[in-house]
Amino acid sequence: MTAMYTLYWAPGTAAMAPQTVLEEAGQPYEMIRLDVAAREHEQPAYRKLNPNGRIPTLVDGDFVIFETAAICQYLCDKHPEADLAPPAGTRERGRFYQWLTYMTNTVQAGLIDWWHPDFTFPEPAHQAAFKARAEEKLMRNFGVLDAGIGGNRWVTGDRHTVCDIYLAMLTRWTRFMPRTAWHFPNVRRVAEAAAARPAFQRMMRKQGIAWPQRWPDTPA
Ligand SMILES: N[C@@H](CCC(=O)N[C@@H](CS)C(=O)NCC(=O)O)C(=O)O
Repeated sequence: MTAMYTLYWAPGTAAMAPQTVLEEAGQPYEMIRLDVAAREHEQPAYRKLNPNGRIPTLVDGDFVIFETAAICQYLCDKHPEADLAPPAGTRERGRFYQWLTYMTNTVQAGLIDWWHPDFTFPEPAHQAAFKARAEEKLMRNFGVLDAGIGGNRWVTGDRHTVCDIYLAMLTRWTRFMPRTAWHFPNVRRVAEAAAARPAFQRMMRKQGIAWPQRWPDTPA
């Protein structure tokens, strides 16, 4: 099959989510790796596609789209057969929007603060306090997600959606935090189930990344 999509990516970044959606949808795609160490994502050539200089970006013919959650929703709408979003107009779809928005505008943004305090405070003197505050907020955010999931099989209910893929990606980013997201039992259960799916596993293999065997601060 000829690749219809091109995904600009780097290992372990937010490209994980759209790539998993492409895998779930069984769509052919081409991957263009960005050299993060060389700051390739900040160069003018890439900024033409993504003016923020952030990863990922998806190209679909002559259509270019950035923002991970938007890319995922676009792919869900184009490939309804993948069944990764509840039907439009239902309460479950409302819940889906709620959690996907929360994960991207609050949790993902908090994780970027934690990983990159330098984006906000170039002066190292302020970074430790900023990171500590980001961590405190993230723990509250994962607590909100954990309570929201409650006894649901997946984030939004009985259906596996992009929200679960997003959650798995975000929890993986907490692996170096003093307290990981895996302290939250519902978050952990859903993230593990999402990461165990063949599409998520294929994505990790193609990116050359792994799911942590044991999270540093939690029992094996
Ligand atoms: N809101 C953006 C954020 C994307 C983002 O920050 N991606 C990270 C990788 S996970 C990045 O580009 N980092 C650039 C860097 O580390 O310099 C999105 O969801 O697409």
